[in-house]
This record gives sequence, C-alpha cells and structure tokens, in this order.
Amino acid sequence: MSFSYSFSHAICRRPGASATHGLRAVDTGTPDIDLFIQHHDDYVLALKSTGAHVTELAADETFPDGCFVEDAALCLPELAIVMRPGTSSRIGEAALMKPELEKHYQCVAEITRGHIEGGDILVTDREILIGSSDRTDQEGVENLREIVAPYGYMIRMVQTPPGVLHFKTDCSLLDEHTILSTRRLADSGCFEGYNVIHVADGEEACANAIRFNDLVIMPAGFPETRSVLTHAGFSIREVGNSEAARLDGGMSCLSLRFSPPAT
Ligand code: CIR
Repeated sequence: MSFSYSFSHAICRRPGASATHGLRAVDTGTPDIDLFIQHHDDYVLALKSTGAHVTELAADETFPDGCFVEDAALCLPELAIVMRPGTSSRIGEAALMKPELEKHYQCVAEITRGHIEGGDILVTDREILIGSSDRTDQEGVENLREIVAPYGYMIRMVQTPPGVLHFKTDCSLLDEHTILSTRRLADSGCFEGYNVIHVADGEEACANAIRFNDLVIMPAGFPETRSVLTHAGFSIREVGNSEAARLDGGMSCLSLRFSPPAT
C-alpha cells in the first residue's frame, strides 16, 4: 500500500465547548457540541478499526477550531512540518501541535514565512499539490518547498476554487492514481494524469473524504457518491459530519495521519 494512504498513526483532538465559536463562512446554526463529540468518537473508532494507533488529544478551549488538527501540520514519511495558519485565531494551534509531533518524529521543521494550512495540501505518490487560498499564500508554499526539496518532494501549486475554504474541501485522494473531486475543481485541469471520480451533483460537500488504510471514510448522507465509490471497489465507512460541517470542517480536517519513521 502506498505511503500516501497507508498510515500506522493518527492524531486527533476532541472538539471543546468553545467550538460553538469556531470560524465559519456562512452561519448555518451553532454546532451541537454533544453531537459533534459523538461524531468525533465515531471518526476515531473508524480510524482505529484499520489497526492504526490514534492519539486523542484533550480539547483546548483556547482554540475553537482546534479539533481541525490537519491545518496545523503536514506529516511526511521522513519529517513533520508545523504549518503557519493563515487566520489569527488559529495561528497558535501550530505551536500546540509541535510537541505532539516530536513524540513521533526526530525531525520537526516549521514554516516561518507566509501562511499555509494543511487543508490546502494533498499528498500523492508523485507530488504534493497545494491550493492557494485565503489561508495559503505563495510565500508559505515556497517556504515548504525549501523544507521538503532535500527529501525529493515535488510541489505543484494550484488554485483552490474561489469561495472554497481549502483545496481539500473539494477533493480527496482515493488511491495512488485516483482522486475524488468536485467538478468545479477538476474542471480547472489540476488533476491531469490522475483518474478522477466526480462527486455526484448536489453532493459537493462529500468531496472531503479520506483514504485511511483499507477504508474510505466519508461524511454520512451522500448516497449517490457513496454508491459510485462502492461500485469502484472502495470500502466505505460513513461518519456523521453535520456539526463539523457547520464550521466548514470535514473528514480530512479532523486528523493528522502518518507513519512515524523507524528509529
Ligand atoms: C476554519 O475555518 O479554519 C475551520 N472552521 C475549519 C477548518 C477545516 N479544516 C480543513 O478543511 N482542513
């Protein structure tokens, strides 16, 4: 199995009561924290069911969006890189994640220029795709490029669709050749050379899924896309996402997924 979806570990953080103040582009109502935690527990169980070791960090009420741990770091097989979130209320989340990463990695680098969030980064076997967005700028991407170049990683910068929070809000890796994407993103041509499976019309909100070992974990309630993926041979696990979705969060945002280097 490829390093881009085979993982022995994950780190998650439980949503706290302050998640009611989490960032959102459109207010669709305050998240119900009990339901959010219930969905989060189901998500952690799904990760664990693949045999992975999952660290579940306690909620930190200082950071209303702190459960969306993906934005704070990028984990590669050789090293982890602490990101520099592009919005002031989240910038401190990166420093909070660093000691957790140091428990698993000897090499933890840091973005020190510009801004970049993990939600804008899609790692495939052949390259690292990064969508520029309101949270991720050229300077942050160039800083990341300098850090990962010595390890042989190629970075390709693309455009997150206007009005979409993160690049991966609209796409997910399904296997080494295949990407699940909304049409609005795939139509930009950024996935040339990959097989693209489009989410069903009207089901754009399920484009943010994750391939985690043998499972594709996707938000519950998107039957047409689920059926397409099942017919394509993927093993699907649905997890409720109604409350995270109120904060523009989805399946990838809720974990850092990695296999620590052998020491
Ligand atoms: C934010 O606006 O930053 C959070 N409410 C949602 C972050 C979602 N993260 C992700 O897509 N990787």
